[in-house]
Amino acid sequence: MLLRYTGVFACLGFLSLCWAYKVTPIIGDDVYPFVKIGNGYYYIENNKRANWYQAYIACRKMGAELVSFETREELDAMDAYIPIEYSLRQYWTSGTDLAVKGMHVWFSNAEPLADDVWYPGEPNDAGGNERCDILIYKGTGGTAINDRQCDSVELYICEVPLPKEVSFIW
Ligand SMILES: [Ca+2]
Ligand SMILES: [Ca+2]
Repeated sequence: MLLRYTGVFACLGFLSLCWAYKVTPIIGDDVYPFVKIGNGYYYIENNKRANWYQAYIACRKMGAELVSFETREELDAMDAYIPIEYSLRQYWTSGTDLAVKGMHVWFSNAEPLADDVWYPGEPNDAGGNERCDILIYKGTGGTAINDRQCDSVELYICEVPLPKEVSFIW
């Protein structure tokens, strides 16, 4: 009797191990490690700093891209989400003009940056060497985009349209 159940439990145990692999934990609307903000899923890196290239690689390792704010609404949603005490923090986005100088596009989808996402007076290509775009605080008016040197070491935000799966073993 006991022996028979032992066999059944061993079998179930093996199956549950198979099922546990690559389970996507869902917490509310969030899909770990991403948080749902508006229609998108984002990973906001508030500890590790990296240059633009390193930040992009870090996002790709998560199956994501550096964030692209295709609309002012998406930017406003992020601004509303980031706590006020983080308001002086700055985060890399996928925006860059590395392909064609002066033509800033979201690297994740090649769409040009909309005029209304820029901080007033930006992009200014200060020193002739600002090719990567960063989210900065604009005071009470919310956040906006500034071009900055790509090797500057900053925080970053990754974005994925909808997380497919996250490797996770219980
Ligand atoms: Ca986006
Ligand atoms: Ca600038």
